[in-house]
Amino acid sequence: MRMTMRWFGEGNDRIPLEHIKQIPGVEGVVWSLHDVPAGEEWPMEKILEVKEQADRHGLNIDVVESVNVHEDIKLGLPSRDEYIENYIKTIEKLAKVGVKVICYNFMPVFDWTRTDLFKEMEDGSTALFFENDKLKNIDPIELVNTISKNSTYTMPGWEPERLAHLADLFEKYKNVTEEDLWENLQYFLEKVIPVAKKNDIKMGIHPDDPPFSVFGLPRIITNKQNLERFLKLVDDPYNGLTLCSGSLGANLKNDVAEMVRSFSDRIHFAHIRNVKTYENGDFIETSHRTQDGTVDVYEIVKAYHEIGFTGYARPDHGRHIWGEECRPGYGLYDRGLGVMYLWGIWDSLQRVNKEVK
Ligand code: DNO
Ligand code: MN
Repeated sequence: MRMTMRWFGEGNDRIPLEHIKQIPGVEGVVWSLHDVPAGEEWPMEKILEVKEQADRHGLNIDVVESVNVHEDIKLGLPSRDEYIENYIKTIEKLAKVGVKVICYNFMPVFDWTRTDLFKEMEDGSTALFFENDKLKNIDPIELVNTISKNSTYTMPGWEPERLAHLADLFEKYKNVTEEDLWENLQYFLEKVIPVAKKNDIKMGIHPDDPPFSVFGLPRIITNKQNLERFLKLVDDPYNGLTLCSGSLGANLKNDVAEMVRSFSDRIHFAHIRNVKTYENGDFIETSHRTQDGTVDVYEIVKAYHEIGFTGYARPDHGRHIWGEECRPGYGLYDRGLGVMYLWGIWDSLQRVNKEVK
């Protein structure tokens, strides 16, 4: 398991690389060019800038999260070919600087969805929260306005230029079914996977978060059966998964440890975090510790250990603790604790199995 930490870039993340470097066992940053709109080709100078910054701190840039997919590709519009061309050129450039894994998602309109970014917990910390009823009764534009009021950051997937066209986008998705989305995903993969393979970059789709439809939009990367279907769309090792335990864990029926065992050779990137999911569909993001949520993080790490996982991993969202002011879900402190919890489990498994002294 190769540990990494997501970093939003100089000037866009309050956490300096010096601090990331101090977390034991973290060897690389998971990065992106957050100011390049989805669908555009990434400029080489900007890619090289990030590489230089990471190099200076002895961190690798092997994993990119995400190269976002333009909505026209998900919608299957004729203009998709041009955006796919740009995607391909970006893959080729990323290969030149040694990138090994690209994480992306195929969620219409939004990336992750929550109803509260700073929900107060009993211990005084705050965390990302999803309230099912609230979501059912709120208009997406109203939700975006309420939650972005409380955040000084742009969240991935909620960029102002996209949100400005929200009503338009919803209109375009009106008649798009889940089957349409499968077809559009297949079209995209058939063009992109051969290029990724040629460039030795593994593609890892991120599951939908939460793993069910929100605001009536279709969502397909949601459970084991659909992940199986996804892997068959282009049955090639380069077409793989970013297995996110927290996203999938928002459905109590998803057994992520079992998915790790089943999809072992197709998991290129592991997102490991816990959530506490309630029967009514609400969920709150908790510490990584197994006892704190409903995701069996211990069993998941054990499954990765059993399959001899040599891919990349990162702690995913954390709580906001110790008064840290940070990007929602992406503070330093709780994610740092998360890394140490994951190593704690991993290292003790190695000891028990006499793999190390
Ligand atoms: C949530 C996060 C996601 C992820 C994107 C990848 O679990 O990991 O927001 O970054 O969906 O495209
Ligand atoms: Mn994730």
